[in-house]
Amino acid sequence: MNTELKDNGYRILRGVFSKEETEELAKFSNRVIDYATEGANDPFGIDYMKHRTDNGVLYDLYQRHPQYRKFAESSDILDAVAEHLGESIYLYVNSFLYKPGDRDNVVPWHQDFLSRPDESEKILAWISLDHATKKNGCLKVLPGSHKDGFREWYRVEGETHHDRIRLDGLDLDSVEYLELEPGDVMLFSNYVIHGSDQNSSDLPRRAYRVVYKALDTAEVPRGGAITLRGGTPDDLRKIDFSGVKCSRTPKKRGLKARIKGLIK
Ligand SMILES: O=C(O)CCC(=O)C(=O)O
Repeated sequence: MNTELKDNGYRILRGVFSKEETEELAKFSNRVIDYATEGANDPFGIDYMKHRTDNGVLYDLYQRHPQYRKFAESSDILDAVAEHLGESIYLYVNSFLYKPGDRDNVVPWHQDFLSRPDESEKILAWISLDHATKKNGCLKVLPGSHKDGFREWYRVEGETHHDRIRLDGLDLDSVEYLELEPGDVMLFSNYVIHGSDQNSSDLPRRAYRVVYKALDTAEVPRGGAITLRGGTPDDLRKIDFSGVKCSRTPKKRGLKARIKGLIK
């Protein structure tokens, strides 16, 4: 069993996807970016598929375009994630991240899902579609920083990467820049401190980001959960439903009650 995720908070899987596969997804993604930039007329509604083309983020590609599915469902990725999270895993969030060269696109140091401290750990797969280098803004991490859990944080409203951590006491010199080839995958814990610099090259830097979570609690992510492995009734019985926040349940009950009233 590989212990890099546990020990360092991240792990690189090299050559998971071929050059052809990544080129194809990169090309398709450019069409999606163009479409979203034109105004993102979204069949599923703005809450579900909100886009932030201004900051180079598109959400919910898996649900929207089948082209992304084989990437999110890769057995190489799921096997590595399962070593860490166990065999019952769901797709929690997915997004496409690109760094348009013509605007400020630094991603400040942060940890992911800071505003959801009660949820269990997530593992992220950052699937590189380009040569991600220091010059075009590859991911950078502070190795081992996941071990202390969430730091104090604050929010800058209006920004996509709005949640930021306080940096006091951090050894920023321990930074590792994770240069990747197209088709390489960086796996990391949502607790690891990470970010990326400005794209100061003419080259694109595109990545498909998939967030996996163990099916150990019943937290509903944006757009609803998609189980990728497991999820049998036995798995469901193990879930702790005590903290479930699902706005639809009371409404449904209300509707049923109203229907009953009408029938009477
Ligand atoms: O792609 C980037 O530059 C940043 C990605 C990131 O911070 C994340 O996936 O949480």
